[in-house]
Amino acid sequence: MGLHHTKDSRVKKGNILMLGLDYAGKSTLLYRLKHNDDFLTIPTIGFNVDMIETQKDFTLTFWDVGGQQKMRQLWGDFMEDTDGLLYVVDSADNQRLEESKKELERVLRSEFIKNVPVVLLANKQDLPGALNAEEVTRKFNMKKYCSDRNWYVQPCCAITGEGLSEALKRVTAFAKIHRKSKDTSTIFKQNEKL
Ligand SMILES: Nc1nc2c(ncn2[C@@H]2O[C@H](COP(=O)(O)OP(=O)(O)OP(=O)(O)O)[C@@H](O)[C@H]2O)c(=O)[nH]1
Ligand SMILES: [Mg+2]
Repeated sequence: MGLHHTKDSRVKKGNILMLGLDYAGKSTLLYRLKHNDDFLTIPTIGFNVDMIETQKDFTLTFWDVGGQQKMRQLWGDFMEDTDGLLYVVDSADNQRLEESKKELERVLRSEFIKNVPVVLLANKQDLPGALNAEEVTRKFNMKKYCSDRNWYVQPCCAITGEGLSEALKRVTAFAKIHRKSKDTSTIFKQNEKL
């Protein structure tokens, strides 16, 4: 009975943490994902949360946390129980790519984020000078820093919605795998206690 309950819940839901510098486009993305529409955002003070049924019987809760400097110290408070990290980058903001990379490295070092899969969204592909997915992959040294987990770099544009259905599919697949492995270890732990 207990095991069945665990089995059921594991395929039904997961948590996705959206991080990235301020102005990267996280809130615009979340609104577009949820409502398939434009939205005039203001900088997020605190966080937004929304649930999206990404597959039949599978719902992801998206936690969109503000990226301004003073908000970044709160990121750690949202990391527990994360099944996927959606890290959003303004691919055209050359001046802050290094800062964004440093913040990602910091996040990946967190114990809570250990083994959590990463989808890096190379956003704002519509802007001139935007780095493409390959360039962002190289710039962020993804092969090295994410060698211990599933990862993917998806180019997108939150304004038009281009690339977002692919991103959603990818993050759903990753989150399901992560959730499953977590629940399996929970079952082991439960059994060990018996
Ligand atoms: N050209 C272009 N602009 C975008 C795109 N995505 C977002 N923006 C714009 O970028 C600005 C910042 O977007 P937000 O979604 O508020 O950024 P955020 O990451 O939530 O920022 P914080 O809440 O401060 O962390 C807004 O003016 C958006 O309209 C995109 O793909 N292309
Ligand atoms: Mg925001």
